[in-house]
Amino acid sequence: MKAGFVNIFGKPNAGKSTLLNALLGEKLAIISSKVQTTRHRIKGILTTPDYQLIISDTPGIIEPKYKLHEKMMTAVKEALEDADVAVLLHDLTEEPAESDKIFAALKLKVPVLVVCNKLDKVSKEKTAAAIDFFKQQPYCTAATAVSAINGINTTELLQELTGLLPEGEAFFPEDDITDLPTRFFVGEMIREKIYELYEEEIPYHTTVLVQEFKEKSTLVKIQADIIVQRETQKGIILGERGQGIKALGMAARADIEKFLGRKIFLELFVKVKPKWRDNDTHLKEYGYH
Ligand SMILES: Nc1nc2c(ncn2[C@@H]2O[C@H](COP(=O)(O)OP(=O)(O)OP(=O)(O)O)[C@@H](O)[C@H]2O)c(=O)[nH]1
Ligand SMILES: [Mg+2]
Repeated sequence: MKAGFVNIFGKPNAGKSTLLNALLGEKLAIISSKVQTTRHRIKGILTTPDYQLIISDTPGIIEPKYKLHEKMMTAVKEALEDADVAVLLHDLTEEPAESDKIFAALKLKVPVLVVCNKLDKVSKEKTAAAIDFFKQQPYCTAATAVSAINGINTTELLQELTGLLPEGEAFFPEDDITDLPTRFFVGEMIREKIYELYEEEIPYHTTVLVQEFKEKSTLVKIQADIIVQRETQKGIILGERGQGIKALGMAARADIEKFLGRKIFLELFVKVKPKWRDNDTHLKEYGYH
C-alpha cells in the first residue's frame, strides 16, 4: 500500500480550496472570490485498496499583519514540514515570476508538482509558457495545468500524485474523509456566506464560533456566534431590521443541511470582541491555535 501527505501551497485566491474539493470529489473546504478565505489547514482523506492520500489545503501565503495571520502562517509551516509531496499552485491569470518568488522561498526538499490553475481563463500559449517556465526551476519535479473549478485534468493530477506517494500503511481509518469535527465545517459554511454576502473589511474582521451542536430526533440544533471587532460591524451584519442576518442564516442553513443530510435549526448571535484578531486568548477560544 502507498500512503502519504500531499500538501497544497500558494498565494491567496490561487484556487487551493477549489482544487482540494475537486480532488476529493466533495465540497469540504469553503471557497470565495475574495482573498484569505482559508484560515486553517484542512485535511481531506482519499482511501482506496491501493493507497491513502491525505491532501491538505492551507491558507494562502502572506506577510502576517496581525496575530490571526501569524496563526494562519503557522498552519502553512506545519504543512511544509510533514509534506511527502508538495503541490505548488500557480494562478495562470498572474505572472509566473510572482508565484516563483514564493515557491522558491519555501525551500522544499520533497517532490514538488507545480500546478498551474485556471487554464479555462487564459490562452493555450500562456499556459504552455507558464509550464515551461516552472519546469526550468530547480525546485520543480514536474509541472502541469488544470482547471480546478471545471475538473479539467484533475483526474490525471490525482494519478500523478498517487504515483509519487511513498510506500506505507494508512494513517487514518478507511471511512474517514477528514480529521476535523463536523462543527468546524458548520462554522466554515457560515463564514463562507459572510464572504459571499458582505463587502470590504467585514469578512476579514469576522469569525464564527459554533457554541452548540445538538442532535435531536427530528433535527440538529445549532447555535453559533458571529464575532466582529466593532459595534458598526455588528450593525452591518444584522442589516436593516435584521434583514442581513436573516439572509445569512437562510443561505448557511441550506448548505449545512446539504452537508449533514439532516434538517437543522440555526440560531445566530452577533458579538463584538474588540481586536480579537490580535488577542491570543480570543484566538485560542475561536480555534486558531
Ligand atoms: N476560472 C476559474 N476560477 C477558479 C478556478 N479555481 C478556482 N477558481 C476561483 O478562484 C477563486 C478563489 O478560489 P479558492 O479555492 O477560494 O482559492 P484559495 O487559493 O483557496 O484562496 P485562499 O483560501 O484565500 O488562499 C474562487 O472565486 C474560485 O471560484 C479555475 O480553475 N478556474
Ligand atoms: Mg482557500
